[in-house]
Amino acid sequence: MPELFGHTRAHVGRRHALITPKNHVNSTLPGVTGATAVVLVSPAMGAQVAQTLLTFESGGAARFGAGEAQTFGYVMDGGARVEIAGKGRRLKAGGFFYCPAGSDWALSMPRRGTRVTLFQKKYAALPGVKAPKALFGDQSRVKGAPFLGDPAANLQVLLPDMAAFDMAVNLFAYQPGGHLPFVEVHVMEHGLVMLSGEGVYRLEDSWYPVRAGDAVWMAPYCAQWFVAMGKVPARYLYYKDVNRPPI
Ligand code: UGY
Ligand code: MN
Repeated sequence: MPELFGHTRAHVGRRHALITPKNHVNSTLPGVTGATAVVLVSPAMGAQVAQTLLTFESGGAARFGAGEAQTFGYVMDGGARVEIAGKGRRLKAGGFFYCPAGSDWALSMPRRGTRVTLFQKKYAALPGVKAPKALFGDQSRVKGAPFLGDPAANLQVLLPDMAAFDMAVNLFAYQPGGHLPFVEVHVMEHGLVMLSGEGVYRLEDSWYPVRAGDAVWMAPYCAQWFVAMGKVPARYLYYKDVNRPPI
């Protein structure tokens, strides 16, 4: 149903943004066929990261050439084969991959309706540290831990915590009523997609109801806080830049 009288939950500001599934407009992207692509976060809004949602028809495909950008991909539902520089793996929902800058990757044989979230960012090399290699994983094999000791907020860190990586991608799961322990204000930027459940996100001086499918961008130093509401746990996948000196 269209939202009444042009109302929307979306907000795009200078320092944060919320985009809901009802706001989606497809982009045509080179190398993407038989799929829709919605660019939810990008340098066009002031971000240093791009967050893109790909939704595949059966027979769809994506082929991204080697470049300066590294790519993290997370299969939200469905399944597909992913190849990075010629090495492949079939990923199902919860599967993920990391393709380093300078390598090409391709997705093929998707199940109809497969949705993949991509985070892409130019790689910042660290002198004396070798760049990371490609990797594949599955969230079901990543151990979670209570966030700052709170069992109502479980954090899974999907990428290795090593100086070679200048980006982190994590999964947060909150029991209903679970929340971030305090209002965070930090130099790291976030791109985020709600995977399930609902809650309220505080972004700077505004509070937004959010639910599965919503995408959020938080610029560096955007004050942020989240509380899960409803009857089922709320889960989100998010990106953050890490491991690099501020200047
Ligand atoms: O890793 C983080 O900064 C995380 N606690 N932020 C967030 O969930 N908004
Ligand atoms: Mn944060």
